[in-house]
Amino acid sequence: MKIAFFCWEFWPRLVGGLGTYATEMTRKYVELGHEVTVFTLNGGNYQTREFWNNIEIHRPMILDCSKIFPLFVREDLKKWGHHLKFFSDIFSYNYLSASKFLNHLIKKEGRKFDIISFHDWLSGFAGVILKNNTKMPAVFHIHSVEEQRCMGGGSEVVKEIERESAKAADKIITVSYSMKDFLISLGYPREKINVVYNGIDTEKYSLKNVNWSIVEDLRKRYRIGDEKVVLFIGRLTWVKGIFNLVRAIPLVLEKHKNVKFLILGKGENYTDLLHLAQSLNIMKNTEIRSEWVDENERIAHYALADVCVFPSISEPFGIVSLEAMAMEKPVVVGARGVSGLREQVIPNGENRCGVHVNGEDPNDIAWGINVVLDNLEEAKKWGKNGRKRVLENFSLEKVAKETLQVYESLL
Ligand code: NHF
Repeated sequence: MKIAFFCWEFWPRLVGGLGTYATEMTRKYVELGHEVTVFTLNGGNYQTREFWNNIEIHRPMILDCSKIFPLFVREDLKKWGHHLKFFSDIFSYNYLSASKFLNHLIKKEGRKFDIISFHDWLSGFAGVILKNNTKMPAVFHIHSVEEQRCMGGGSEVVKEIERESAKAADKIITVSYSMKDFLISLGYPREKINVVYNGIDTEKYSLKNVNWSIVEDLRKRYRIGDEKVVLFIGRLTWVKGIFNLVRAIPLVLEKHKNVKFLILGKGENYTDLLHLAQSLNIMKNTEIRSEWVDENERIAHYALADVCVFPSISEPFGIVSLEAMAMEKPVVVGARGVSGLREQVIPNGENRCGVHVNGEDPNDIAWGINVVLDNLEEAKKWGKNGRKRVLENFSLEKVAKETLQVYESLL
């Protein structure tokens, strides 16, 4: 198949799980013999057209429209203040990408494509515009929606773009059954929705692929001696449950004194999180590092950990927990509400890989971490079960093939 892939995040400009997903999946499609043309946000001085790992990437140069947008957009968007620039950048990326695809690649260069794959509202404009201007089949991938990201609040405009994208698309793919149920409860068309989980590269995320000298450097950097290490990796934003995680730290320390908490990630709540940790007087046992680290260093962080905790309040899928499981680590995950994590992690029985907690409750998070710290020998088996589960159910190959089947069903 010739796939046109619209996703605002893509290598090398990654923001979160979506960018990781897009980069890994498109590589897999190419490996399986398909042709992929990616359209992504430039957001800097990246090349406007390049080939990387046999993937053709287009990054149209956007122009700053932030002064003109407030003159005609709805009140809802005006409330975004300086963030309106983000909206206008996203719109420009979408419009220019749709135009490049249709006017240049198809009409001028005579190229043929089989399917349009577009991801979240951030590429929704392009998906809807192209559905209006071509007869091509299109699949809308929903990695998250405004009602779930903002837990009830959020922007009406974004919600409408999401719904319009769902309406325009021939099929929808979302990342967990929990998300599918949630979308149906919001009135999304049940018959269009398919579930395909995310996957990861299990060769890369493997204890066999650890650079142990980086692990040693990290031990020095964080001053870790014989302490047990509890690790969080992810965007530092409240919906990931990070404030409750920090509130849980003193409760864990009451029971287990010799523990170091590592929190790694970037996000708009970093400063507030740091202040909270300082006010709880836990900095001796806590490291909050707000920095983008490369993949090898991320893998080294997993290798360093005794337990990984992702206490999201709402999480469509949560790739980090797959990464931790592939690295044979027991995981403590937020399992309440919309939670793909709940579907990844088996919490009991022979195949147990970790603990389910309520990410809204610091007591419950502390309980979950303590369950692992109280049973560290047993938890090594949970880690091994986790890797086995990822290998069997969440390999890139499996996930790519399932996605491609949905695409093929439209041809
Ligand atoms: O893993 C990629 C990612 C998900 O739960 C994550 C999310 C955004 O919120 O599908 O998309």
